[in-house]
Amino acid sequence: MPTYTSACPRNCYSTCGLELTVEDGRLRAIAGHPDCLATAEGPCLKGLAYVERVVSPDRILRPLARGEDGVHRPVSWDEALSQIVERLEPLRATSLQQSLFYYAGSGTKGLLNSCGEAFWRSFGGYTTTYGDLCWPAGLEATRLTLGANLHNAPEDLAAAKLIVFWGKNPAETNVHQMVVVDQAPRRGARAVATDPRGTPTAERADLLIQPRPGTDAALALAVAQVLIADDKTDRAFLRAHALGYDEFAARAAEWPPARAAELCGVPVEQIRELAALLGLVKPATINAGFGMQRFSNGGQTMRAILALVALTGNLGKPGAGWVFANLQTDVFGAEQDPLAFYPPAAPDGIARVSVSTARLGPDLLAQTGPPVRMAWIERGNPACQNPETGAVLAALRALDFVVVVDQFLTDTAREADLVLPAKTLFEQSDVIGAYWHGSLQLKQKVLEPPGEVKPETEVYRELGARLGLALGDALPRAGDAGVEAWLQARLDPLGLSLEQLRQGPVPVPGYRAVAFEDLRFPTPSGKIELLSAEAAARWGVDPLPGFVELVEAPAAADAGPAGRLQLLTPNTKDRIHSQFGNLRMIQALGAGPAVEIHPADAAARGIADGVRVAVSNPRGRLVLPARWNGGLRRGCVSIFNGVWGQEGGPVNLLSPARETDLGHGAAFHDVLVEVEPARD
Ligand SMILES: Nc1nc2c(c(=O)[nH]1)N[C@H]1C(S)=C(S)[C@@H](COP(=O)(O)OP(=O)(O)OC[C@H]3O[C@@H](n4cnc5c(=O)[nH]c(N)nc54)[C@H](O)[C@@H]3O)O[C@H]1N2
Ligand SMILES: Nc1nc2c(c(=O)[nH]1)N[C@H]1C(S)=C(S)[C@@H](COP(=O)(O)OP(=O)(O)OC[C@H]3O[C@@H](n4cnc5c(=O)[nH]c(N)nc54)[C@H](O)[C@@H]3O)O[C@H]1N2
Ligand SMILES: [Mo]
Repeated sequence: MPTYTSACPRNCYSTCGLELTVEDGRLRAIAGHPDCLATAEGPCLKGLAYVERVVSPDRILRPLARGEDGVHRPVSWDEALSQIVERLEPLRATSLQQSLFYYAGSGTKGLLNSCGEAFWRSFGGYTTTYGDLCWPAGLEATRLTLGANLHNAPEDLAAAKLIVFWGKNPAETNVHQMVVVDQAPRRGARAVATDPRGTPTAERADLLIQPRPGTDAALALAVAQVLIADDKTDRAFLRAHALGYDEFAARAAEWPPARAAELCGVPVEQIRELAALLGLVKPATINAGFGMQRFSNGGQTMRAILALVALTGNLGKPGAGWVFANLQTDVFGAEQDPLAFYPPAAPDGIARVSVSTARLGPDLLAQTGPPVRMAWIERGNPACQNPETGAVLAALRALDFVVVVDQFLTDTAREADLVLPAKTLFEQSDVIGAYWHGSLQLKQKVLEPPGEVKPETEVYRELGARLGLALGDALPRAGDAGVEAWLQARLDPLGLSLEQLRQGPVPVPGYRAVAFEDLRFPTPSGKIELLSAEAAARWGVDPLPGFVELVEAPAAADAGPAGRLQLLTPNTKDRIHSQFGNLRMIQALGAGPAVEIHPADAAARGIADGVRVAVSNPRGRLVLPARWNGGLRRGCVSIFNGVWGQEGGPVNLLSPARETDLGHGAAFHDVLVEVEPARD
């Protein structure tokens, strides 16, 4: 049976290279592409579940319009496009194009994603978002400190003698990384995890530190204090390559282990043990996850942890470094998925970039001159995944017309006046990068779109024709040949061809397996900036990393049996955010949504394992079964994110529309909730 090279475009570290077997227009098998070094073992369960996803009976195969009764019913493409044009034309005629809100989420990667913005630019105007739900506090902390977001090749982790997973749970979110971790004991390497939850990753670690959520900056500063006091820093490295060491040392001196231990709620011995490991075992890699930076203090926390990498000279060498995000494949400029999360300094008259993704609901409602009246939403599920669902729903419901492009009737699609069917990864070719490994990959078209599905590019072309827009080369010409020519034109400047990519993954030109090997850091000073004037000037934070208490920190009264708990909403193995949970394969194998709670916290509230509990705060309320988990830190509850409304979610009914300190991220985890047995 014929096989084809492809790649998984989900927003996930692994970005697996795939080999697809297709026969008679059906996807028969999915395997790992052997040339994608980082993921050669093959896809995860979600990847395998594509065989179901692509032919799921729940897939939307025709445009759907919502009737007066709120029910979505099929309409023809002609009718759907007419309805859209009918609403867009008056906006253009009255120069109110910015009343159109364009929202794109992270549902799929690919260069063709840029066609959305290109279309709305040629329409003459639109309003859109800045910031990002995912990683900007950490990206910005890293950029301010090291000058760029780069890290060593995934396989380089095998050279590390010490691996610290700081707020990262690769056993669920980056499963391919665990191959190296599983071999660590045989190589004599040690692993540490810091996570308020006892995760499957933590089970493989020699040391697990479980801080109170949001206090990691204090933990890191105390580790720094011990390293400095015990003379275990790399002084020659710091003298040559770091800016602000003396000031940083003075800051660390404010954090003797006993002070941090009390604040973080961890034993002093664990702080000393982590410091001892970092002081002695070289090379060490600190792999920071994304969960920990989703707090109001997330950026400053990341800067504090990053300082440990500098203090111990763990940069620019095999097995050493700071693994957060590797943006080496970001070589397509503005056409790549936008990583620019700052609002522009000055308006350009076309794109009004004025809605913070983290404050989507309140900001949408607050737009004036002109107010937002219509929304176009693609590749995103903001009614499920953006903070403060109540406000998001209120904002969407206040609009005159909402168009959602998706494969399934998600929480957001249910809010739409018009739902347009979306392609899957198998139904249009695209080129994708990664943020963990360094290869460019071709996600190849191997199936015709089913039913009346059209890729977004085709929809935009047809809309452009009806509106008489001059789209030029911004969009591909019709058909598969048009898409391939468009992609090849983007590869030309790199000296790469689609034919090469059709054979398998291609390392990005200039790829570096060891980041910062020349020890040149593209910061203003050319050094690692422990002290960052730019951090203070741009974000108004302390130029030194420091601990800042959360907005929703537990108060003394919360220590009691009825006290509020900190809510964590991490990722889970068998879903990518709000995707995959609706598939039978996943439902049959995975544990469904639940409120994980420590047995002692549960007992204090009269909550038996498995009973339904209400989780609430002034923003919202949801009811899910309780699941006792002795591995969770006391004082926390955890519900994985991505739960649909019909399953008892979304968890973001409870989270605040609040930005992180750096990068305009979303402080999902800075939230307190009450948990009690559900009486309804
Ligand atoms: N299976 C699967 N894989 C995924 C995804 C998915 O949804 N499912 N999503 C992808 C995407 S978009 C992303 S952003 C990444 C995220 O990948 P990760 O960063 O690994 O995922 P998270 O689950 O968000 O957070 C990691 C851990 O941080 C912990 N944590 C939370 N708060 C704190 C804290 O204050 N201190 C410390 N030390 N730890 C804390 C959480 O308990 C969690 O175990 O995963 C990617 N991969
Ligand atoms: N409480 C809480 N909330 C979170 C997080 C958290 O940790 N806690 N994590 C945040 C993070 S890290 C992220 S990245 C976001 C992710 O949130 P979103 O960016 O909204 O992404 P997804 O839920 O993965 O997918 C959104 C939709 O894209 C659709 N889609 C997939 N492929 C295509 C396509 O080709 N075309 C179109 N038109 N649609 C497609 C899917 O069917 C899905 O409905 O969630 C954030 N939300
Ligand atoms: Mo993410």
